[in-house]
Amino acid sequence: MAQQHDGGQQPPGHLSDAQARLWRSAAATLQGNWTGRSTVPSGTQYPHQWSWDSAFISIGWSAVQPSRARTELEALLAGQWADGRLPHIQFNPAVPEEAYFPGPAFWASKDHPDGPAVPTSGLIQPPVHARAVLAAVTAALDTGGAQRQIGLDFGLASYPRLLAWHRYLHERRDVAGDGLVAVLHPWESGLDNSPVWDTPLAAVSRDAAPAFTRRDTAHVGAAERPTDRDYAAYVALAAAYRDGGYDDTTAGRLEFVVADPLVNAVLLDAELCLARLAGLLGIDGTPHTRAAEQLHEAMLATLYDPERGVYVSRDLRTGQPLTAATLTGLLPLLDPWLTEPIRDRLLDRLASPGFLGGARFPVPSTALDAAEFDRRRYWRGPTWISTNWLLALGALTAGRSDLAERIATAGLDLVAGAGFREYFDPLDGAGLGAHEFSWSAALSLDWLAHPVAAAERA
Ligand code: 2M8
Repeated sequence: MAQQHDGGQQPPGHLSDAQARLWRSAAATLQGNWTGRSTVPSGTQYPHQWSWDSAFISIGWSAVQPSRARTELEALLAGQWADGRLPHIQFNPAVPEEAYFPGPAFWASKDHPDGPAVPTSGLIQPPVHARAVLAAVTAALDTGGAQRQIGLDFGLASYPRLLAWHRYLHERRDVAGDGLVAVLHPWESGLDNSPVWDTPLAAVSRDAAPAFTRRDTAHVGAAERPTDRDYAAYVALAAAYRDGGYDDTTAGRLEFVVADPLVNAVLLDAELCLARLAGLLGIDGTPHTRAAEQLHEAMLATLYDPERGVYVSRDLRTGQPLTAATLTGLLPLLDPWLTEPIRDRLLDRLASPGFLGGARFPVPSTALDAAEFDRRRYWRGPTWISTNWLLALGALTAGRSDLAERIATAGLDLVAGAGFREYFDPLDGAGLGAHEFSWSAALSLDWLAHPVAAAERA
């Protein structure tokens, strides 16, 4: 790879030889998945641009080559809908329809008045994007020289897009009017196959699903992917939202309407990032801080479970809490305004044998002591680099850099041992799912570039 003018691609000087090797191989993984415009999560399993993947990936590019981080995010933002939504997949028209299901023909975004020029899905994913843009701007400012203005210009161009995206979430996705963002499909949560969704999914009428052929199990073993039954529910739910014109005013009638702590905590963090970005750009960031405070209040009122000492998802159709013990309940650690008793209970659970304390390769996506724990199946137990990265950030926000360090080290040990796999068995560290997976490489680069405390920088 050629040396660039915007920070270059050499491993930072503070790395050991082994870490420098890991850095090079992570950078090569991203390079291998780069299409010239954006980075696919995996060339085989996910050959398009995914929304929260792209945000994480750009954070890796910010550490290696900030100009690429900007290109990645510009490409992502080009897929924004007129209503402000950032779709969860932006399709590469050069990739054949059958390479991924559900592809562009299924989503039919081109037929929607709000759809962008490029074909996309109509669902969303967790809003990590403001954090990613802030990281890209900060990387350019840190590089200095001509990069400073380039970074600020990029920030100024991205800011209104992010504003529209957050406005979509606050206004259109507050389905219950409780100040929280609702997800309308397990794919919107990012943690698609989490046991938290088992109860609402059980009530979904699968008969409504159009006929389809799964593509995901062509590349990854069926035991590491969702069951056919779950997949039929995913397709039925996506088809129902599409057939309703992706209309959020009638979203309350869909069969899956859930407020989830991960999405809302990530949005709270994103509002705080927007406030910081606004500050760098000379814009008043107070409305973003206020939006974050409102999310803090709403999450506390609706999602905190004092009995369990963690946050839980809530099924907005039934009003029932969804209590499977997964790491999403710990992500409100990203909220800087937690009371000390609540913060300490979340930290205790994070450090407990179910999560950090019990797994040799933490942090398992479902607690080891939960009945639903499945060490190999996608989002039902395996450790993921993306959620380790978010949890490390949460631990830092809570003032526990020791825990953040443990989580980041666990992530780096996993990729050093098993490669940049999509997910990992938390008991023996075996790699699972796709190979050469972009966010595992990207977030490792961030950890290597900014050993733990640096996650605070952005
Ligand atoms: C997984 O989700 C996609 C659907 O969006 C799939 O299984 O086909 C999830 O892990 C999701 O969080 C991730 O963004 C996506 C691409 O890595 O894969």
